[in-house]
Amino acid sequence: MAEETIFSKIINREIPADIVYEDDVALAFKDINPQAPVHLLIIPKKPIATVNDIEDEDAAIVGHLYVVAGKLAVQHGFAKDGYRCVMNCNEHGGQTVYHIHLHLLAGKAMGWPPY
Ligand code: DGP
Repeated sequence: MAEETIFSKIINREIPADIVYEDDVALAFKDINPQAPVHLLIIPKKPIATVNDIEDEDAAIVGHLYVVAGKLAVQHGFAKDGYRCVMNCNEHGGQTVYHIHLHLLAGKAMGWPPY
């Protein structure tokens, strides 16, 4: 298990967040520092530190994050226009919070490459 992070505190309602979705496995909330008109973070309730720490037994959990992303895209009306899902890993990936999270970015055309 990963160490507790700020995201554990959001899951446990110890600090506030603008939560847009919750089920038994996952939580989604607005990023505090949005990089697009819509910027949501979808996290597992299980505290997995990085992509490197995802085990075979976590496959359904991680897959579920993408299922939630697709549902949120429909609910928020940007499924057809499109959006980006990103999970950063460690320093070169730009990860700052060590509890895996799927960034869901939408509301404008994204650039590529992402640097
Ligand atoms: P990353 O750099 O990929 O680890 O993304 C971490 C994201 O988490 C970053 O976009 C900012 C966001 N973030 C950090 N602290 C908080 C917080 O306390 N609340 C919310 N809503 N988002 C946070």
